Amino acid sequence: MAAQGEGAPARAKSEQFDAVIVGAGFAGMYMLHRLRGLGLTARVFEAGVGVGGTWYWNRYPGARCDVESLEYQYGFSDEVQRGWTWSERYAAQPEILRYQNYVADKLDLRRDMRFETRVTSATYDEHTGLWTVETDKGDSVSARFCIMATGCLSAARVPDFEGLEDFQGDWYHTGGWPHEGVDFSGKRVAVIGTGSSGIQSIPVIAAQAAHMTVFQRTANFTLPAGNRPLTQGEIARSKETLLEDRKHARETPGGIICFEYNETLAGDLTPEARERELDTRWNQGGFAFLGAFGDLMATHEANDIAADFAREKMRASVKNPDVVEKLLPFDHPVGVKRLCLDTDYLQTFDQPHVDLVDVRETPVERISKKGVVCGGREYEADAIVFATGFDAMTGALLAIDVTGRGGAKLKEKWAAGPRTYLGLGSAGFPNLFFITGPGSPSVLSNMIVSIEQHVDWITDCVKRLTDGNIRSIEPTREAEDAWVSHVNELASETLYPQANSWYMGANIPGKPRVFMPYTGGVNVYGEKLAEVAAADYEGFRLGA
Ligand code: FAD
Ligand code: N01
Repeated sequence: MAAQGEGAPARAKSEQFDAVIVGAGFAGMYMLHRLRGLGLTARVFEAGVGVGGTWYWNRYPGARCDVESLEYQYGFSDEVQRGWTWSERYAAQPEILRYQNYVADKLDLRRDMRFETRVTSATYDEHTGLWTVETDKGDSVSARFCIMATGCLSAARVPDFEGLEDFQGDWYHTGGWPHEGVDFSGKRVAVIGTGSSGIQSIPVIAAQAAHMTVFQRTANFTLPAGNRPLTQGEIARSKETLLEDRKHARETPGGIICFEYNETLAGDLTPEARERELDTRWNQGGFAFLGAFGDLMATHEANDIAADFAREKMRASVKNPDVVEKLLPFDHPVGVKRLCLDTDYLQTFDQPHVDLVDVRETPVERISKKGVVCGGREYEADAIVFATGFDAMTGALLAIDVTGRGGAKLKEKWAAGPRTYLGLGSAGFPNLFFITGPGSPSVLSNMIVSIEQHVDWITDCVKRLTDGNIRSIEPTREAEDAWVSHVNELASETLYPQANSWYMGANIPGKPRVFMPYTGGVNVYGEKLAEVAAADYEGFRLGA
């Protein structure tokens, strides 16, 4: 395997390409491959030292996927998939990163990538029809197309706790974990945050630490992942059917085929049938649980049945009577914050060296020299782990100073919430594409399926423009307004907006509360994408 960035030619400060791609995660890697297939030139800029995106940055103990490995992989090439064999049902971060590096080697992607380079601005010039992209390394390159593969969960966020700079121990964010790993042996560790990252890392860190204090603001629904080695039979079957499976995945709401959604409404099932359905799906592990009834994500009546079931299962997993009730979520419907999959998370709180501090009523006040202060008490720690999440969906994108027609700033345009047509583009910003942007199924789906769906669509669109000698494409205001309304309306028919989730931007003080992903499903969304393209990009304005 080539070392990251090895063999890269000397940096030219001012170059022109057909396209600039920002980010070298799953999205940026595949986008580069497809543009090369059109015979176009492209430059990828990536802030990290290597490819991988999420899996490059999130190296915390216990990190693994929650969509099964056999589905959480590229599905565009038989040759690529046949050369790789997954070991576990839910691959751990090092294995996923090795896979991404395998793909980068196989497709020889790195020669068009510049690592350790953060894009700072992207500016559209109406006269030349080119984007100028600038980086923190002093590059200024121009390109006809600017493609943001910046990731929905790539802007890690440490809350603005007063006193952090004076903390005498070490601190870490799960989304920017040291490459060399961290040895917590003999240490007192404080963990703030109990979302997916906290729930995955807490059991593993607790196994090493001398003492652990977990600060929980919201108890989350979590179910056993049921991780295990894959069997030879599963691996062999997947190698034969992956490409076909991927086609089917695009025909499902979540881009996942390992379970089916039950369309029957909860009220149309007997209590025994409901219990059976929930039990089977709980034991299956993964997101199958949320597909138990047709109305599980739409009505409180149906959701409450699943939530009660989940709480009972969770309650039965903890013996410690002092913490069990605190670990149960009562303040939001199940599934409206991302469901967590765990390996022995709840059981961790039965260990005598692990304490749970509920910070819902008494928030973390500050970080002191010696630890975490809340409720007027100081909890001493040698290390603090912030599992506090991300400025999701818009954070990485808006950290770039994006300027469109007439000097319009994307950040200003999106001040009250993101405005896109199909999650792919925004009016006033010609030839600018977002991969899995707000307004698309994105984080509500198997992301690799959604990434491929977007990259394929963008590739066809770029081909249409270059073949047809068309200078630019951008959404019309009308199409964008209608799409934003449609996305909001669909979300309002679900229970999703009823939680303080990162889907809503609620985890970032001051961020507008707007439900950002499209809830209509990958399948319905895919049909819309195809219709738009077939009608010569209806809703977009094609510039001569
Ligand atoms: P990313 O992988 O986030 O890559 C974006 C890249 O852009 C980053 O490397 C970043 O450094 C770079 N970048 C951003 N801004 C700039 C800039 N200005 N200049 C230069 N570079 C920049 N999804 C699933 O479907 N299933 C899962 O099991 C799953 N597990 C996850 C586990 C964790 C711990 C996390 C955090 C997320 C998980 N996700 C999962 C979501 C995951 O983010 C996507 O599946 C997928 O990896 C996203 O790929 P991407 O290429 O779109 O973005
Ligand atoms: O982040 P989160 P994450 N004081 O935002 C708490 C994907 N992912 O990194 O819920 C105290 O979910 C916050 O509390 P609250 C997946 O899509 C997947 O865990 O806001 N606490 C919450 O408990 C996931 O959803 C996997 O009340 C504070 C936690 O920090 C997404 O990434 C693994 C606080 C943040 O949880 C993000 O997950 C990891 C404060 N000031 C990630 N601020 C898989 O399993 C925040 N919190 C595949």
